[in-house]
Amino acid sequence: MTTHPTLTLVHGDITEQHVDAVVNAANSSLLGGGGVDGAIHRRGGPEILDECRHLRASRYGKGLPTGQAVATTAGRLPAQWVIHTVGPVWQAHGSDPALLASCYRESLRVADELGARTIAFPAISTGAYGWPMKDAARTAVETVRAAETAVEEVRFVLFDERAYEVFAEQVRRSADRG
Ligand code: AR6
Repeated sequence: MTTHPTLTLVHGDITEQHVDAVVNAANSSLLGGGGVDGAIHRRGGPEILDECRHLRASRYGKGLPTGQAVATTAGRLPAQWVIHTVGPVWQAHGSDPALLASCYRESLRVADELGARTIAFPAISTGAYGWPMKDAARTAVETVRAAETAVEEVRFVLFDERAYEVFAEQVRRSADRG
């Protein structure tokens, strides 16, 4: 059955979340990087990178396109899967939130394919990719609230206090709008 998921907010580290699927703010290479991506590979161990390499060789020779998502094992993380998605870069795409919205929608679509019921998202594109937190939070919250999915809980995991406050404000506003 599909419905709208419950949104929850956590101030913390996404690699510590006990959920079915953790979303990684990756890059097109799928071969790792800094930020959330670095933390997930470090804590999850080499199995994740092995599957990423295999995906590059078998399905994404040119890299995973921006706005799309693909799953691997979660290795040693307390989750079953990592869903890798590639956020847009603010300087290149900042006038159009469609690709950022697509990251959330596509990750939920992959989660549905896997049968995941709980999923944790970081604030995609708000670090190295430069998206302003408020704008990113609005797109994240609106897209997830509108999604038709069998996922029951969507947890936004915000690394710092300010990001948490910005997301909390967006959740309040979105609830006020009904
Ligand atoms: N848990 C939760 N959130 C985190 C964590 C963590 N452990 N670590 C950082 N954040 P970023 P992007 C927050 O740069 O902007 C990588 O090198 C961080 O404070 O990880 O989508 C990839 O390989 C920020 O708010 O992702 C790509 O090349 C948010 O997560 C590129 O960076 C996203 O920051 C992707 O850039």
